[in-house]
This record gives sequence, structure tokens and C-alpha cells, in this order.
Amino acid sequence: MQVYKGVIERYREYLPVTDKTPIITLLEGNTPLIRFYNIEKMIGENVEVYGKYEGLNPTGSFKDRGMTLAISKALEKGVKATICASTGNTSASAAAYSMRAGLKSYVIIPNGYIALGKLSQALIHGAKVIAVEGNFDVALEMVKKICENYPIELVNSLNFFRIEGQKTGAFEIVDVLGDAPDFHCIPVGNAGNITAYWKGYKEYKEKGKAKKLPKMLGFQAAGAAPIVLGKPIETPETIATAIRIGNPASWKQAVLARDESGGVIDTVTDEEIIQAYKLLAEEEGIFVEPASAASVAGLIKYARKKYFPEDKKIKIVCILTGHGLKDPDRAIKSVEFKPAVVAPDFNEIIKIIKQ
Ligand code: AN7
Repeated sequence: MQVYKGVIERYREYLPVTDKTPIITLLEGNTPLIRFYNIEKMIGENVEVYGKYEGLNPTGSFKDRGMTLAISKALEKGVKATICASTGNTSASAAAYSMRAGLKSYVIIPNGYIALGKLSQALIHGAKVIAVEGNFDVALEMVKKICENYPIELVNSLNFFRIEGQKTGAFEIVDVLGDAPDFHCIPVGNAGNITAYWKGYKEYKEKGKAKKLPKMLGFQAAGAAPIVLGKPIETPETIATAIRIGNPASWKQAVLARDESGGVIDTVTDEEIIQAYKLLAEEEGIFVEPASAASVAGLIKYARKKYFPEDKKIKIVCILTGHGLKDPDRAIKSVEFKPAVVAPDFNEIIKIIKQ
């Protein structure tokens, strides 16, 4: 059996590393592509639906794929510290990988708008966490300015190596399915991930590993949908705090991915996000964070619109970007039934079971 060594070793020939690059890895990637038999029934008999469960990465989100490369290259370059702005997952990943590399980690987050699990990760890894009174876009502007003035490595997806690492998600999908899927549904926030997947699919096709390219279907939260509206949003709002972003850094690349693939970037409402979030948990046994459910909410919205062809077999992949445990508050708020507190009495408990 071959020992798994993380995404850089697995896809070394496709990545900008040399023998001199120190590889910092937590064995990210190699996440499962899980078939959704129950959701398929809502979509159509000709459709296979898969979820790529990126929540199973070491820090619980897809960010680890890009962070392994960004931190390895930062170390190779000789910097001593990294910094990022984050709605939470980037900071969790940056903190973990920076510490493993012996680098300092600074993270700037929008005060009051990051999920508890993510905040706890940055803190326990020992990052210096600064909460700004402003949203993600404001935090990113601050970070860019700091990097212009200090030798600190920026590890947001503006960092080329982040996108390079994240494109391995597309390679894994093609390696499992034997070709690219017909449609690729993905949440869009700062738009790095849709950019990375599209790059990955195109590179794999050029190398002859895939015969076709998918249509890219990106979904923004309705209250934070600058790409759909065609203009930046000053006060983005959504319960999916991970994608509460009003001016995405990779805006142009996301539009290019949409147009080159013949896909769409559209909105899903918070209500649709929560419905998909609960559907995944209740029907498929998959717990994701709200932003991740945007991909499935989009799939359902487009199935209802009869967007997908019905006259041939098709495969659809949804990217489930982060684990549900990142945002436990939202899970508890989303369910009707809370634990019933009773005395340790057999009959009392049986009464509740029978209700
Ligand atoms: C779970 O952590 O922007 O479109 O600072 O955490 O590549 O930004 C997170 C984004 C989707 C959107 N799903 O991806 C951050 C951050 C989850 C996320 C996205 C994010 P991009």
C-alpha cells in the first residue's frame, strides 16, 4: 500500500514546487466523493449526484489544499510570518499550517461574524487574532496594506499558490469519476475556489486526464451576491458567514470560469441554504456548514427550473466546502427539537421516545 503524503506529493508534477521546497503538510486532500442517492431522487432518474466532502480536511475545510502550498512556499522564501483576512476558515487553516512551519500567524477577522468553531481554531493554534469593526472586504484591504509595508506573507487566495493547491480538488474528482462531471456546483465567496477548480479541470483536460470540462455553477448568498448583481456590495448580509463577502478578490476569474464553461453564477436565499443544510444532514447523513450548503441549494434551485438535460445520463458534483461542526450555533438554531431534560427514570424516557 502506498502511504498518502498530502496533495503536494500526490500531484507534485502539476504544482510549482522543486526539490528545495520544504513541504508543510497535514495530509490534506484525498477527501471522499460521496454519492447522494436520496437527493438524486429529487433531481431526476438520469442524474448521479456526488458531494465532495471537503469538511474532512485536517482543519475542516477546503482551505487546507491551498494552505499546504502557500505555507510551504512562504517557508522556502524565508519569511517569518503570515497574515490573512478571513471569514474564518482561511484563518483556521493559516494558523494550523503556519504553526507547523514555525511561522507566526496573524489573522484579521470581521468582528462578530465568524463562526465559533473557526475562531476557536485560530486561537488554539496560537495565531494573533485581530477582530476589526468592519466586514471581510475591509479586513482584506487592511491585510493588503500591511503586506505592502512589512515582510509578512499574505496567504489569502490572492496568493497564487493558494489557487494552485486548491486546483487539486478537481484532479481528485476526475481521478475518481474517470472524467470531469457534467456540472460542478460550488459556493462563491471571495471566488478563489471556483477559479481554482476551473483551472484544475482545464489543466487535467490539457494533459489528457479528462475528456471533457464541466459547466461551472457558482452560487452566492442572495444578500452577498456582488458577481450576480455586477457591482460590489458594501454591506453584505447572510447567515452563511463564510461567504459574507461584498467585493471578491477573484471576481474576474470567476466570471471567466462561468463564461468559458458555459455555466452560471446565481443566488440562493438564506432560506434555500438552510433547507439544503438540513436536507444534507437529514437525508444523506452529511453535516456541512451553511456556506457549503449553497452548492446543494443551487443544485435544487436549478433542478426545479429544469435546467439539467433529461435525455441523457449526467453527473453533477457539489463541493461541500466546510464541516458542520465549524458552526454549531447555527445547527442548534436550525432544529425544532431540543434535548428533552428528564430525571433518570425509565418510564419518563420511554414516554418521550413514544411521543
Ligand atoms: C466553507 O475563510 O473567504 O469563493 O476567509 O469558508 O474561494 O472564497 C472562506 C470562504 C465557501 C467561499 N465555503 O470560497 C475565508 C473565506 C466555505 C468558506 C467559501 C468559503 P471562495
